[in-house]
Amino acid sequence: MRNILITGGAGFIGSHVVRLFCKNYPDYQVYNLDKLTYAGNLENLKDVASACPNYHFIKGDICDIDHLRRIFADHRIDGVIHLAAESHVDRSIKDPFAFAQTNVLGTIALLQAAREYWSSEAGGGMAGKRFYHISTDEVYGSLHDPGTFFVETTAYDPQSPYSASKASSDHFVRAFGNTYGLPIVISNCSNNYGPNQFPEKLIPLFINNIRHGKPLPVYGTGENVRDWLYVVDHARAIDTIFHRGRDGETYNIGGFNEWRNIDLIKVMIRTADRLLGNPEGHSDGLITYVQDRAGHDKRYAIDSTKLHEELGWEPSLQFEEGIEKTIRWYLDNQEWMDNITSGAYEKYYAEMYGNR
Ligand code: NAD
Ligand code: TDX
Repeated sequence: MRNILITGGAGFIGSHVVRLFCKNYPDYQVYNLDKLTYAGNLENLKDVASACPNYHFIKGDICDIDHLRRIFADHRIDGVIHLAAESHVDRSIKDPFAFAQTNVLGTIALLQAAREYWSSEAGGGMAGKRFYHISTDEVYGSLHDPGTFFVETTAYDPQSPYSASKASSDHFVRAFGNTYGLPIVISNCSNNYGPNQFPEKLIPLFINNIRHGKPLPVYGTGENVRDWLYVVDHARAIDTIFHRGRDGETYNIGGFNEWRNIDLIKVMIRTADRLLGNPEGHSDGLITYVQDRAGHDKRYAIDSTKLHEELGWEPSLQFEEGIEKTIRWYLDNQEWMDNITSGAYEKYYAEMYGNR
Protein backbone atom coordinates (compact mmCIF):
# COMPACT_ATOMS: atom_id res chain seq x y z
CA MET A 1 0.00 0.00 0.00
CA ARG A 2 1.25 3.46 -0.88
CA ASN A 3 0.01 7.03 -1.00
CA ILE A 4 1.29 8.58 -4.19
CA LEU A 5 1.18 12.24 -5.14
CA ILE A 6 1.20 12.77 -8.90
CA THR A 7 1.52 16.42 -9.95
CA GLY A 8 0.21 17.62 -13.33
CA GLY A 9 -2.04 14.57 -13.68
CA ALA A 10 -4.67 16.47 -15.67
CA GLY A 11 -2.19 17.19 -18.45
CA PHE A 12 -1.16 15.06 -21.41
CA ILE A 13 1.45 12.66 -19.98
CA GLY A 14 0.22 12.98 -16.39
CA SER A 15 -3.25 11.68 -17.29
CA HIS A 16 -1.75 8.52 -18.81
CA VAL A 17 0.44 8.03 -15.72
CA VAL A 18 -2.52 8.50 -13.35
CA ARG A 19 -4.59 6.00 -15.36
CA LEU A 20 -1.82 3.39 -15.34
CA PHE A 21 -1.17 3.74 -11.58
CA CYS A 22 -4.86 3.74 -10.59
CA LYS A 23 -5.61 0.67 -12.68
CA ASN A 24 -2.43 -1.35 -12.06
CA TYR A 25 -2.14 -0.61 -8.35
CA PRO A 26 -5.58 -0.74 -6.73
CA ASP A 27 -3.85 -0.84 -3.31
CA TYR A 28 -2.32 2.58 -3.88
CA GLN A 29 -4.13 5.81 -3.14
CA VAL A 30 -3.34 8.15 -6.04
CA TYR A 31 -3.60 11.92 -5.42
CA ASN A 32 -3.57 14.03 -8.57
CA LEU A 33 -2.50 17.59 -7.71
CA ASP A 34 -3.13 19.93 -10.62
CA LYS A 35 -3.64 23.68 -10.92
CA LEU A 36 -5.77 23.20 -14.04
CA THR A 37 -3.92 25.76 -16.11
CA TYR A 38 -4.93 26.10 -19.76
CA ALA A 39 -3.18 22.72 -20.30
CA GLY A 40 -4.97 20.81 -17.54
CA ASN A 41 -8.15 19.05 -18.55
CA LEU A 42 -10.05 16.71 -16.24
CA GLU A 43 -11.86 15.27 -19.22
CA ASN A 44 -8.61 13.38 -19.83
CA LEU A 45 -9.39 11.39 -16.67
CA LYS A 46 -13.17 10.98 -16.91
CA ASP A 47 -12.90 7.19 -17.14
CA VAL A 48 -10.50 6.99 -14.18
CA ALA A 49 -12.60 9.28 -11.98
CA SER A 50 -15.68 7.13 -12.53
CA ALA A 51 -14.04 3.67 -12.36
CA CYS A 52 -11.23 3.95 -9.79
CA PRO A 53 -12.06 4.49 -6.11
CA ASN A 54 -8.34 4.96 -5.38
CA TYR A 55 -8.20 8.13 -7.53
CA HIS A 56 -8.39 11.53 -5.82
CA PHE A 57 -8.20 14.94 -7.43
CA ILE A 58 -6.78 17.96 -5.59
CA LYS A 59 -6.89 21.34 -7.27
CA GLY A 60 -3.80 23.28 -6.28
CA ASP A 61 -0.57 24.98 -7.26
CA ILE A 62 2.83 23.33 -6.70
CA CYS A 63 4.14 26.80 -5.81
CA ASP A 64 1.85 26.95 -2.75
CA ILE A 65 4.07 25.33 -0.14
CA ASP A 66 1.53 25.59 2.69
CA HIS A 67 -0.95 23.64 0.62
CA LEU A 68 1.75 21.08 -0.20
CA ARG A 69 2.60 20.67 3.49
CA ARG A 70 -1.05 19.94 4.27
CA ILE A 71 -1.32 17.45 1.42
CA PHE A 72 1.76 15.51 2.58
CA ALA A 73 0.54 15.39 6.18
CA ASP A 74 -3.17 14.77 5.51
CA HIS A 75 -2.59 11.96 3.03
CA ARG A 76 0.70 10.63 4.43
CA ILE A 77 2.34 10.84 1.03
CA ASP A 78 5.23 8.39 0.61
CA GLY A 79 5.92 8.75 -3.11
CA VAL A 80 5.90 11.67 -5.54
CA ILE A 81 5.81 11.59 -9.33
CA HIS A 82 6.32 15.17 -10.42
CA LEU A 83 5.08 16.09 -13.90
CA ALA A 84 3.44 19.51 -13.34
CA ALA A 85 5.14 22.08 -15.53
CA GLU A 86 4.74 24.72 -18.16
CA SER A 87 5.63 22.55 -21.12
CA HIS A 88 5.43 24.47 -24.40
CA VAL A 89 8.64 25.92 -25.88
CA ASP A 90 6.86 28.66 -27.88
CA ARG A 91 5.13 29.95 -24.73
CA SER A 92 8.47 30.01 -22.91
CA ILE A 93 9.86 32.30 -25.60
CA LYS A 94 6.99 34.73 -24.98
CA ASP A 95 6.88 34.48 -21.15
CA PRO A 96 10.01 32.97 -19.54
CA PHE A 97 8.97 34.09 -16.03
CA ALA A 98 5.99 31.73 -15.95
CA PHE A 99 8.44 28.87 -16.65
CA ALA A 100 10.83 29.91 -13.89
CA GLN A 101 7.89 30.24 -11.51
CA THR A 102 6.29 26.83 -12.03
CA ASN A 103 9.16 24.68 -13.26
CA VAL A 104 11.88 25.98 -10.94
CA LEU A 105 10.19 27.52 -7.89
CA GLY A 106 7.31 25.03 -7.93
CA THR A 107 9.75 22.11 -8.02
CA ILE A 108 11.72 23.57 -5.10
CA ALA A 109 8.50 23.97 -3.09
CA LEU A 110 7.61 20.32 -3.75
CA LEU A 111 11.10 19.14 -2.82
CA GLN A 112 11.01 21.18 0.37
CA ALA A 113 7.56 19.90 1.38
CA ALA A 114 8.65 16.28 0.77
CA ARG A 115 11.85 16.79 2.71
CA GLU A 116 10.10 18.43 5.68
CA TYR A 117 7.42 15.76 5.91
CA TRP A 118 9.61 12.72 5.36
CA SER A 119 12.18 13.92 7.89
CA SER A 120 9.47 14.62 10.51
CA GLU A 121 8.39 12.06 13.10
CA ALA A 122 4.99 11.68 11.42
CA GLY A 123 6.66 11.18 8.03
CA GLY A 124 8.75 8.30 9.34
CA GLY A 125 12.12 9.05 7.71
CA MET A 126 13.45 8.82 4.15
CA ALA A 127 13.64 5.01 3.93
CA GLY A 128 11.18 3.58 1.44
CA LYS A 129 10.22 7.01 0.10
CA ARG A 130 10.69 8.20 -3.48
CA PHE A 131 10.73 11.61 -5.19
CA TYR A 132 10.56 11.00 -8.92
CA HIS A 133 11.10 14.02 -11.18
CA ILE A 134 9.97 13.83 -14.82
CA SER A 135 12.27 15.73 -17.15
CA THR A 136 12.99 16.06 -20.82
CA ASP A 137 15.73 15.37 -23.35
CA GLU A 138 15.76 19.09 -24.22
CA VAL A 139 17.99 19.81 -21.20
CA TYR A 140 20.89 18.29 -23.15
CA GLY A 141 20.58 20.93 -25.88
CA SER A 142 20.76 20.26 -29.60
CA LEU A 143 22.61 17.52 -31.51
CA HIS A 144 24.29 18.34 -34.78
CA ASP A 145 26.33 15.28 -35.81
CA PRO A 146 24.27 12.40 -37.22
CA GLY A 147 24.65 9.17 -35.26
CA THR A 148 25.23 10.95 -31.92
CA PHE A 149 22.81 10.49 -29.02
CA PHE A 150 22.04 11.96 -25.62
CA VAL A 151 23.18 9.62 -22.86
CA GLU A 152 22.69 10.12 -19.10
CA THR A 153 26.15 11.67 -18.76
CA THR A 154 25.77 14.16 -21.62
CA ALA A 155 26.48 17.67 -20.27
CA TYR A 156 23.45 19.91 -19.86
CA ASP A 157 23.22 22.63 -22.50
CA PRO A 158 19.63 23.95 -22.55
CA GLN A 159 18.82 26.36 -25.38
CA SER A 160 15.28 27.62 -24.73
CA PRO A 161 13.74 29.23 -21.63
CA TYR A 162 11.64 26.05 -21.30
CA SER A 163 14.62 23.70 -21.33
CA ALA A 164 16.62 26.07 -19.11
CA SER A 165 13.83 25.92 -16.52
CA LYS A 166 13.66 22.11 -16.73
CA ALA A 167 17.46 21.86 -16.46
CA SER A 168 17.39 24.11 -13.41
CA SER A 169 14.69 21.99 -11.78
CA ASP A 170 16.74 18.83 -12.46
CA HIS A 171 19.72 20.43 -10.70
CA PHE A 172 17.59 21.30 -7.66
CA VAL A 173 16.27 17.74 -7.48
CA ARG A 174 19.84 16.36 -7.50
CA ALA A 175 20.89 19.00 -4.97
CA PHE A 176 18.14 17.89 -2.56
CA GLY A 177 19.28 14.28 -3.00
CA ASN A 178 22.89 15.18 -2.37
CA THR A 179 22.40 17.72 0.41
CA TYR A 180 19.45 16.36 2.38
CA GLY A 181 19.49 12.69 1.42
CA LEU A 182 16.11 12.95 -0.32
CA PRO A 183 15.57 9.66 -2.22
CA ILE A 184 15.32 11.10 -5.72
CA VAL A 185 15.28 9.66 -9.21
CA ILE A 186 15.04 11.53 -12.54
CA SER A 187 14.14 10.52 -16.07
CA ASN A 188 14.65 12.48 -19.28
CA CYS A 189 12.29 11.50 -22.08
CA SER A 190 12.10 12.32 -25.76
CA ASN A 191 9.05 13.88 -27.50
CA ASN A 192 5.80 12.14 -26.62
CA TYR A 193 2.80 11.64 -28.89
CA GLY A 194 -0.62 10.06 -28.38
CA PRO A 195 -4.16 10.86 -27.20
CA ASN A 196 -4.96 13.91 -25.04
CA GLN A 197 -2.05 16.15 -26.01
CA PHE A 198 -2.89 19.85 -25.93
CA PRO A 199 -3.33 21.09 -29.53
CA GLU A 200 -0.56 23.66 -29.38
CA LYS A 201 1.99 20.87 -29.91
CA LEU A 202 2.93 19.76 -33.42
CA ILE A 203 1.04 16.48 -33.78
CA PRO A 204 -2.45 17.32 -32.39
CA LEU A 205 -2.32 20.83 -33.88
CA PHE A 206 -1.59 19.48 -37.35
CA ILE A 207 -4.17 16.68 -37.17
CA ASN A 208 -6.85 19.20 -36.21
CA ASN A 209 -5.76 21.59 -38.97
CA ILE A 210 -5.83 18.82 -41.58
CA ARG A 211 -9.34 17.93 -40.42
CA HIS A 212 -10.45 21.55 -40.92
CA GLY A 213 -8.42 22.29 -44.08
CA LYS A 214 -6.32 24.90 -42.28
CA PRO A 215 -2.65 25.74 -43.03
CA LEU A 216 0.05 23.60 -41.40
CA PRO A 217 2.73 26.06 -40.16
CA VAL A 218 6.10 24.33 -40.62
CA TYR A 219 8.83 26.22 -38.74
CA GLY A 220 11.89 27.03 -40.88
CA THR A 221 12.77 24.34 -43.41
CA GLY A 222 11.07 21.50 -41.57
CA GLU A 223 14.38 19.67 -41.30
CA ASN A 224 14.60 19.69 -37.49
CA VAL A 225 14.63 16.19 -36.05
CA ARG A 226 12.66 14.89 -33.06
CA ASP A 227 12.66 11.43 -31.46
CA TRP A 228 9.05 10.31 -30.85
CA LEU A 229 7.73 7.95 -28.18
CA TYR A 230 4.14 6.81 -27.65
CA VAL A 231 2.88 8.35 -24.42
CA VAL A 232 1.69 5.05 -22.91
CA ASP A 233 5.21 3.68 -23.33
CA HIS A 234 6.50 6.70 -21.40
CA ALA A 235 3.95 5.96 -18.66
CA ARG A 236 5.14 2.32 -18.58
CA ALA A 237 8.74 3.52 -18.25
CA ILE A 238 7.70 5.81 -15.37
CA ASP A 239 6.05 2.82 -13.65
CA THR A 240 9.26 0.78 -14.08
CA ILE A 241 11.56 3.53 -12.81
CA PHE A 242 9.29 4.52 -9.92
CA HIS A 243 9.29 0.95 -8.63
CA ARG A 244 12.71 -0.34 -9.62
CA GLY A 245 14.98 2.60 -10.49
CA ARG A 246 17.94 3.17 -8.17
CA ASP A 247 18.03 6.16 -5.81
CA GLY A 248 20.00 9.11 -7.15
CA GLU A 249 20.05 7.75 -10.72
CA THR A 250 19.01 9.29 -14.03
CA TYR A 251 17.38 7.26 -16.80
CA ASN A 252 16.92 8.37 -20.39
CA ILE A 253 13.68 7.25 -22.07
CA GLY A 254 13.24 7.04 -25.83
CA GLY A 255 12.37 4.67 -28.62
CA PHE A 256 15.21 5.25 -31.13
CA ASN A 257 12.61 6.78 -33.43
CA GLU A 258 13.92 9.92 -35.15
CA TRP A 259 11.90 11.84 -37.71
CA ARG A 260 12.53 15.05 -39.62
CA ASN A 261 9.48 17.24 -38.97
CA ILE A 262 8.60 17.48 -42.65
CA ASP A 263 8.68 13.69 -43.12
CA LEU A 264 6.50 13.18 -40.06
CA ILE A 265 4.07 15.83 -41.34
CA LYS A 266 3.80 14.01 -44.68
CA VAL A 267 2.99 10.75 -42.88
CA MET A 268 0.33 12.57 -40.84
CA ILE A 269 -1.22 14.09 -43.96
CA ARG A 270 -1.28 10.76 -45.81
CA THR A 271 -2.77 8.88 -42.86
CA ALA A 272 -5.33 11.55 -41.93
CA ASP A 273 -6.48 11.92 -45.54
CA ARG A 274 -6.96 8.15 -45.80
CA LEU A 275 -8.89 7.97 -42.52
CA LEU A 276 -11.04 10.97 -43.54
CA GLY A 277 -11.82 9.39 -46.90
CA ASN A 278 -10.01 12.14 -48.83
CA PRO A 279 -8.18 11.34 -52.08
CA GLU A 280 -4.39 10.92 -51.77
CA GLY A 281 -2.61 14.28 -51.86
CA HIS A 282 -5.79 16.15 -50.85
CA SER A 283 -4.14 18.06 -47.96
CA ASP A 284 -0.57 18.37 -49.30
CA GLY A 285 -1.19 22.01 -50.21
CA LEU A 286 -1.82 22.90 -46.55
CA ILE A 287 1.92 22.74 -45.81
CA THR A 288 3.00 26.34 -45.19
CA TYR A 289 6.60 27.20 -44.35
CA VAL A 290 6.69 29.96 -41.74
CA GLN A 291 9.38 31.86 -39.83
CA ASP A 292 11.55 29.54 -37.75
CA ARG A 293 11.17 29.25 -33.96
CA ALA A 294 13.78 31.45 -32.23
CA GLY A 295 16.71 29.29 -31.10
CA HIS A 296 15.07 26.19 -32.66
CA ASP A 297 16.95 23.05 -31.53
CA LYS A 298 18.16 21.14 -34.57
CA ARG A 299 17.97 17.55 -33.42
CA TYR A 300 17.10 15.47 -30.35
CA ALA A 301 17.93 11.76 -30.12
CA ILE A 302 17.87 9.70 -26.93
CA ASP A 303 19.90 6.63 -26.10
CA SER A 304 17.80 4.62 -23.64
CA THR A 305 20.17 1.63 -23.41
CA LYS A 306 20.65 2.06 -19.65
CA LEU A 307 16.91 1.79 -18.96
CA HIS A 308 16.67 -1.24 -21.23
CA GLU A 309 19.70 -3.07 -19.83
CA GLU A 310 19.18 -2.22 -16.16
CA LEU A 311 15.39 -2.39 -15.86
CA GLY A 312 14.31 -4.27 -18.99
CA TRP A 313 12.01 -1.54 -20.35
CA GLU A 314 11.40 -1.26 -24.07
CA PRO A 315 8.70 0.46 -26.14
CA SER A 316 5.66 -1.70 -26.89
CA LEU A 317 4.47 0.09 -30.01
CA GLN A 318 6.02 0.59 -33.43
CA PHE A 319 5.73 4.18 -34.69
CA GLU A 320 3.59 3.33 -37.74
CA GLU A 321 1.01 1.69 -35.48
CA GLY A 322 1.25 4.44 -32.84
CA ILE A 323 0.80 7.37 -35.20
CA GLU A 324 -2.21 5.78 -36.92
CA LYS A 325 -3.78 5.03 -33.54
CA THR A 326 -3.12 8.61 -32.47
CA ILE A 327 -4.58 10.21 -35.60
CA ARG A 328 -7.62 7.96 -35.34
CA TRP A 329 -8.08 9.01 -31.69
CA TYR A 330 -8.10 12.73 -32.52
CA LEU A 331 -10.47 12.23 -35.45
CA ASP A 332 -12.81 10.10 -33.29
CA ASN A 333 -12.69 12.56 -30.39
CA GLN A 334 -13.61 15.76 -32.13
CA GLU A 335 -15.69 16.84 -29.15
CA TRP A 336 -12.61 16.71 -26.88
CA MET A 337 -10.77 18.89 -29.37
CA ASP A 338 -13.71 21.29 -29.88
CA ASN A 339 -14.10 21.77 -26.11
CA ILE A 340 -10.50 22.92 -25.99
CA THR A 341 -10.44 25.07 -29.08
CA SER A 342 -13.75 26.74 -28.11
CA GLY A 343 -12.56 27.35 -24.53
CA ALA A 344 -15.64 25.50 -23.19
CA TYR A 345 -13.65 23.37 -20.77
CA GLU A 346 -12.04 26.41 -19.10
CA LYS A 347 -15.46 27.92 -18.52
CA TYR A 348 -16.68 24.66 -17.00
CA TYR A 349 -13.76 24.55 -14.52
CA ALA A 350 -14.11 28.22 -13.67
CA GLU A 351 -17.69 27.50 -12.61
CA MET A 352 -16.74 24.30 -10.78
CA TYR A 353 -13.57 25.41 -9.00
CA GLY A 354 -13.80 29.20 -8.98
CA ASN A 355 -11.09 31.47 -10.28
CA ARG A 356 -8.27 29.67 -11.97
P1 NAD B 1 1.09 19.46 -20.20
O1 NAD B 1 1.35 20.91 -20.45
O2 NAD B 1 0.17 18.72 -21.09
O3 NAD B 1 0.52 19.29 -18.70
C1 NAD B 1 1.05 19.98 -17.61
C2 NAD B 1 0.07 19.84 -16.44
O4 NAD B 1 0.64 20.51 -15.31
C3 NAD B 1 -1.30 20.47 -16.70
O5 NAD B 1 -2.33 19.61 -16.26
C4 NAD B 1 -1.27 21.74 -15.86
O6 NAD B 1 -2.54 22.15 -15.41
C5 NAD B 1 -0.37 21.32 -14.71
N1 NAD B 1 0.30 22.46 -14.06
C6 NAD B 1 0.97 23.48 -14.67
N2 NAD B 1 1.41 24.35 -13.74
C7 NAD B 1 1.04 23.86 -12.54
C8 NAD B 1 1.23 24.31 -11.19
N3 NAD B 1 1.88 25.46 -10.92
N4 NAD B 1 0.74 23.55 -10.18
C9 NAD B 1 0.06 22.39 -10.44
N5 NAD B 1 -0.16 21.95 -11.69
C10 NAD B 1 0.31 22.67 -12.71
O7 NAD B 1 2.52 18.79 -20.13
P2 NAD B 1 3.01 17.34 -20.63
O8 NAD B 1 3.37 17.42 -22.05
O9 NAD B 1 2.05 16.32 -20.16
O10 NAD B 1 4.38 17.22 -19.81
C11 NAD B 1 4.38 16.71 -18.48
C12 NAD B 1 5.80 16.68 -17.95
O11 NAD B 1 6.61 15.86 -18.78
C13 NAD B 1 6.47 18.06 -17.93
O12 NAD B 1 7.25 18.14 -16.76
C14 NAD B 1 7.35 18.05 -19.17
O13 NAD B 1 8.46 18.88 -19.00
C15 NAD B 1 7.73 16.60 -19.24
N6 NAD B 1 8.04 16.08 -20.60
C16 NAD B 1 7.16 16.27 -21.64
C17 NAD B 1 7.43 15.73 -22.90
C18 NAD B 1 6.48 15.89 -24.06
O14 NAD B 1 6.81 15.49 -25.17
N7 NAD B 1 5.29 16.42 -23.87
C19 NAD B 1 8.62 15.02 -23.09
C20 NAD B 1 9.49 14.85 -22.01
C21 NAD B 1 9.18 15.38 -20.77
O1 TDX C 1 3.34 24.71 -35.40
C1 TDX C 1 4.40 24.09 -35.24
N1 TDX C 1 5.25 23.94 -36.31
C2 TDX C 1 6.44 23.29 -36.22
O2 TDX C 1 7.19 23.18 -37.22
C3 TDX C 1 4.79 23.53 -33.98
C4 TDX C 1 3.90 23.67 -32.77
C5 TDX C 1 6.00 22.87 -33.91
N2 TDX C 1 6.82 22.76 -34.98
C6 TDX C 1 8.11 22.04 -34.86
C7 TDX C 1 8.99 22.52 -33.70
C8 TDX C 1 9.69 21.24 -33.29
O3 TDX C 1 10.85 21.05 -34.10
O4 TDX C 1 7.79 20.68 -34.55
C9 TDX C 1 8.69 20.13 -33.59
C10 TDX C 1 7.92 19.69 -32.37
O5 TDX C 1 7.42 20.84 -31.73
P1 TDX C 1 6.61 20.79 -30.35
O6 TDX C 1 5.44 19.87 -30.51
O7 TDX C 1 6.35 22.19 -29.91
O8 TDX C 1 7.64 20.04 -29.38
P2 TDX C 1 9.15 20.37 -28.96
O9 TDX C 1 9.46 21.81 -29.08
O10 TDX C 1 10.05 19.41 -29.68
O11 TDX C 1 9.10 20.02 -27.37
C11 TDX C 1 8.39 18.84 -26.94
O12 TDX C 1 9.26 17.80 -26.61
C12 TDX C 1 9.96 17.83 -25.42
C13 TDX C 1 7.47 19.13 -25.75
O13 TDX C 1 6.62 20.22 -26.06
C14 TDX C 1 8.23 19.38 -24.49
O14 TDX C 1 7.34 19.57 -23.39
C15 TDX C 1 9.09 18.20 -24.24
O15 TDX C 1 9.90 18.43 -23.11
